[in-house]
Amino acid sequence: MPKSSTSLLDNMIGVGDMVLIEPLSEDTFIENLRKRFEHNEIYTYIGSVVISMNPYKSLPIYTAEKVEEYRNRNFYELSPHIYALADEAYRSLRDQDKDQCILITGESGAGKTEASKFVMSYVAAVCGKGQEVNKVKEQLLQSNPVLEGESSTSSVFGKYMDIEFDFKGDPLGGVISNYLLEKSRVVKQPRGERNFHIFYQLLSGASDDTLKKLKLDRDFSKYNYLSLDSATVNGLDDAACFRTVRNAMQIVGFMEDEVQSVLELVAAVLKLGNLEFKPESRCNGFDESRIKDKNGEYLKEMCELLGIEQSVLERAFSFRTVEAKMEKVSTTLNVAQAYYARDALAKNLYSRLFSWLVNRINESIKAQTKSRKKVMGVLDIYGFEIFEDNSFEQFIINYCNEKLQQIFIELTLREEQEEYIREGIEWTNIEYFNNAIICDLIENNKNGILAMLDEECLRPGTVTDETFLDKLNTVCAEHQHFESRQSKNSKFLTDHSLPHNCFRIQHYAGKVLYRVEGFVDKNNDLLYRDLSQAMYKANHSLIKILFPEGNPAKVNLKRPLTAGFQFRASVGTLMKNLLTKNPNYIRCIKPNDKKAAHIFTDSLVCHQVRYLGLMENVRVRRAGYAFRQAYEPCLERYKMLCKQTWPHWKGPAREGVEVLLKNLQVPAEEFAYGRSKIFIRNPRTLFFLEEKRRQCLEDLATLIQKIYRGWK
Ligand code: AD9
Ligand code: MG
Repeated sequence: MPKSSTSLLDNMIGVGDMVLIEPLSEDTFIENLRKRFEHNEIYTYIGSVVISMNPYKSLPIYTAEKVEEYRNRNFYELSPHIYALADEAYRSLRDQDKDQCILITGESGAGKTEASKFVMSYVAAVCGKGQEVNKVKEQLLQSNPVLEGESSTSSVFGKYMDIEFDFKGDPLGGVISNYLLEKSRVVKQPRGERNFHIFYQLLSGASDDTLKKLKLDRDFSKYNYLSLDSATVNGLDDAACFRTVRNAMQIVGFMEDEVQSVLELVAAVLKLGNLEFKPESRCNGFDESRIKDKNGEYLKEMCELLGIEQSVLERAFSFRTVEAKMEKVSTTLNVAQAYYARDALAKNLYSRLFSWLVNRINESIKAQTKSRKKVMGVLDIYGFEIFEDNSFEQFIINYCNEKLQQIFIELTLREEQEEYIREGIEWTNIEYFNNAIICDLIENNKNGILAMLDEECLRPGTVTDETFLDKLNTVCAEHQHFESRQSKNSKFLTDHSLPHNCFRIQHYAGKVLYRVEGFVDKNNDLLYRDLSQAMYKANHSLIKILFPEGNPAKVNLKRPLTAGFQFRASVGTLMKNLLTKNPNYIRCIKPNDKKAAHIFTDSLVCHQVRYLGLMENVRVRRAGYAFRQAYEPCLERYKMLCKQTWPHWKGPAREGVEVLLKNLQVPAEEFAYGRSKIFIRNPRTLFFLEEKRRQCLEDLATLIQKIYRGWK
């Protein structure tokens, strides 16, 4: 007999489903999260959405016994858990042949990657058996440490993995895509944060012999690119992590020489960061950049590692070739330009290496069959970001979140609608905020912000962040003047209080002020051709393929696509992919900024609740029928409230529930009878039933006590 959903409505530990909160407000929402967090109940539902609070301590809730407990159980039967969601998704994939996607969002450190691992390990535990299948599972699970090791806690803005299954539900393989690595981190880290983990792991964990071959020093402080203030992270054993990464690479199928090549590139980035430049006066009055003499050693070692002729690289840091009117002209680089070129090369080396790793892993783990596969996609992506200082990266990630919100609404409503049709219940339209106009403001081909940025980047003449901002202001303000307030441009906020180098957008999750500095540069993502040619000439198997545009035979290649363009295209593909699947949502929240267990900072949680759009979530969910439950467990739970149904109801459960509700005189408009479920419009009705049940149990207990005393 299924357990009923007691845990959803336990007053001591808060309600398990946010749709049941009465009255609903931001305060009561957060109070509920806090109460549950204090009782180690880190999971809470909003209907079928799972909110996950990072406990910052290990909880005994991911054991093999827990897996068994949640296996094959209905979603609302047990206390909220990420396993319930994983189980529901997997069974729907296996039994109903519906492709699934698991969408995990939240800010840095909120627990997204952990959540994706719990989902994957749950699915791995319940699906298929046998030697072949186990090998596939192991490879899929180990692909994570390879990429996580390469990255840092705030690594890639988004990672998406399709896990593929055969018709029986046994895993066949997978495909990973990554979205916009935060590559500026390679050369400069946000305050208090580290560079990508792999640098520290390599220096701490590699053998003396390996380090000698790579000409590296264990001491972090020797390397300019490694921020010192947070070089070691509490509780993180870099050396042990390095062994995990090495081991994972082996399991995923990397050859020894491939691993070596990867490490050589990582080492080269560190050395590159140590190159410094000095000006050398020229007779024409210009300063020309030169590598400082004391850095000769780093340059030499780097060139040896990568098989590059030293003079070629030296030259590429002093001159650049530009093409003017079909003619090649060599111009000198000044010191600032040389530093710019150095950092651009480091970022490109690292991010291209990362993309190569993703492709290489895919080659190993992709399914070997051509027949139709069932697919479960897992998306681990940054949530909405609103900092004091928001730049191109925040703009891009917030755009992606707008798109995800759009499909969230579309799919949630579609799902609701389908369930109503399935259950034979009349569909009533739900009013909701449609954020399509904000998406359009950003992505419209003609005068969307990204298109205008591209136009500006490609325009001949002097292009700066300010000229881009002028263009934005003119175009958006003009449209605003002519169009109604409902137009997308009403989401582009202009007012005179704005700082001169900023623009502001009204996102669905709040207003965000963006500073334009760096937009043009980051969108252009330029690497001087002399450098890509130097890389292409390298006598190193991996470097060569990372810089195909350096091939002199392809010198007339068109301009590389801008970062914004590429991102928009990949978000488009991702959205198309997600729309074909049945969505499952996990919203991760971090309780405090100290990475500490037991601390719950209201303001921080409130911030995330807003930016994840959780209140909107509850509203959409409550707009129709807030709660639904299959007839059997419903009757089982409340049958004691009516003489006709207690202790046994002989007929079909649905009729039992009808008798019960009539008897309790609950107004008819509060319910709808579906084919297999009862739909309850207002959470208050559920509370009414619960309260009745509690009274009934109390009376019963008193009665039993009396009888007991009477017998004594
Ligand atoms: V980032 O965007 O990649 O910077 P994530 O992925 O959101 O970030 P992550 O999953 O890496 O965060 O979690 C951060 C840390 O919180 C982990 O290293 C764990 O120490 C801790 N954590 C997260 N979730 C759990 C959990 N369910 N149980 C215990 C957890 N610890
Ligand atoms: Mg992560």
